Amino acid sequence: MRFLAVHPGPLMYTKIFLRLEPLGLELVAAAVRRAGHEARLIDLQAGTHKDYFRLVDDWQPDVVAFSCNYLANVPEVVDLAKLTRACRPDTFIFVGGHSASFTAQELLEHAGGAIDCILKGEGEASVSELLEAVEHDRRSVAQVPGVVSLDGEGPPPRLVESLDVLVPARDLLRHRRRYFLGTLDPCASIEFARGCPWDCSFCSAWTFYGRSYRVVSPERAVEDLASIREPGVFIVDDVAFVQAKHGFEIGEAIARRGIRKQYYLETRGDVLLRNKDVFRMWTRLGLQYMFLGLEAIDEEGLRKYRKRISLGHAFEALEFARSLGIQVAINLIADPDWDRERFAVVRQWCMEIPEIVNISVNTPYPGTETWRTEARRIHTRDYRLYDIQHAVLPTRLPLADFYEELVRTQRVLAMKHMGWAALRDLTTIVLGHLVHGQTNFVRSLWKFDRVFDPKLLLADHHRPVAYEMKLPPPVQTKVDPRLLYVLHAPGRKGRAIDDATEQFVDATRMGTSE
Ligand code: B12
Ligand code: SF4
Repeated sequence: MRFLAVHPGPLMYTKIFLRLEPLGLELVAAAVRRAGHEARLIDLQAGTHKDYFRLVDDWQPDVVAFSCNYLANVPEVVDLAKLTRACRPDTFIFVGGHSASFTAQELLEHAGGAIDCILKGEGEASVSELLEAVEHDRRSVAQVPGVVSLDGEGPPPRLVESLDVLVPARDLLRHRRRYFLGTLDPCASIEFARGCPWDCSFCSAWTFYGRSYRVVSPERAVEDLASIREPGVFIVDDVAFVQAKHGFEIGEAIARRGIRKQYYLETRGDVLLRNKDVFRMWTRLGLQYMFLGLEAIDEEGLRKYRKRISLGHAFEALEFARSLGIQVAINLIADPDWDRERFAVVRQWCMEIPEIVNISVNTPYPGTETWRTEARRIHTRDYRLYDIQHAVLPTRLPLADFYEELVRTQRVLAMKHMGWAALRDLTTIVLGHLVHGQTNFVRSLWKFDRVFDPKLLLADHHRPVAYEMKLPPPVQTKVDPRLLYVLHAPGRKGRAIDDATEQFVDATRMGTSE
């Protein structure tokens, strides 16, 4: 069968700072090809809806599969499914990914029959079974693990047995040069581990994977890396190098193969401090950027976000990263409760440190604990506003003032690293990009004001809403994590970490899940 994989369009963040390859969809497409079907992939972050419909017209796919990791993309995916159904009534249309898994039933209802099913969990685990059913007996679709359809729900989704079996179908992606991450232009993505053993209340990474943590073997990781042509590589793991041994083994294999890349990764401050030697080694291998989830700059804020890492430790982690000569980016979560004074304090603090600071807005997401406890407070059910740039909880300041302060703060922070000043500091890098015809980063330097504008943010709240999110049932006392899991939680045996690391995780997590 002809299988077309589709990634929806960009969100605000992607319009400026980065554009990354749809790695999950590439894995799904790899599984589809392995099952003997023809696969194509289109990424609307780097293409248009017109491109998509042209491809549908020309190629006439039997199956169209949308990826919906981001909640803010739900309306776009539903509308694309409806338009596709209108022009190709017999095409089987389904959706998978992170957010689709948490909102499966409501997505089907919004689509009113235009989406045949949602495939929850890891797509590569049962996509070939699903296609088998579509090809030979459509009535058996609802028996495939992970399927949710209007006719019913199949058995629970399965965890893939080994992350070593498939290599992402990177070759399917046209325009690979459009993917970049700051100065890493062009930039590919790679996965060394999947899942997260922590259980932060605002995050759905652990609930999706049933608090499991699996690793790609060093051999397979390096084989995949060696096939990547881009000089920049984004390591997509939620928390890089949780287990020092794994980080060393991959690093040593890279050194043996003589692979030279520039890397970007995300990790936790306490992991960085615990595994200093791994990060030192990776700096020698080409680690250039690190994203540290600091989230708040005061003890109260950190407690609220349930990062059981003390502020002293957070700053120690920053110091250590600086000592490695790595450019660090940190994320702070702006609470809708912030007033002008709080924004001013944050601006001042951020200007005093050399790091890149990103500010996102506290947003409860389906699949998280905070969604269960805070969803009743939300003042909008418009999916498009759930991009961590909009305020969906009531703000203490009038909304217009909140956005004015937010964007003012974001602009001050962005301008530390953008515009003419950045160009002056990065002349050599930029010239290198231009010589190779890479313009993603250079163009991003002046885009900020066009995308981040308080008036536009406010106006987004007044758009007509075609699809509204469903609220969760009210919680009485504590949220039972088992109700949040997409993939069944395999418990301790599902976490590929040694006992000392398991204890370290236990001491630094706040939840009470097994
Ligand atoms: C890498 C990453 C990013 C990258 C983007 C990568 C990309 N090209 O899309 C960057 C850094 C840009 C990013 C940004 C943001 N992210 Co992000 N991100 C991740 C992260 C850490 C890993 C995703 C990944 O590549 N995983 C590896 C691949 C192999 O897995 P995958 O994509 O999930 O695909 C698998 C399944 O989901 C499924 N699947 C996926 N697509 C499909 C399609 C079909 C048809 C099927 C059957 C299955 C399927 O099968 C795949 C293979 O197993 C996840 C957390 C996580 N652990 O999943 C958060 C996560 C997806 N991000 C999240 C958020 C909120 C954001 C931001 C909005 C936040 C921000 N700070 O601004 C932005 C906005 C993104 C945007 N598009 O503008 C949330 C999503 C919450 C939600 N419900 O919407 C997550 C879950 C993190 C969290 N803490 O909760 N992100
Ligand atoms: S450490 Fe917390 S925030 Fe980070 S991925 Fe794990 S659960 Fe999510």
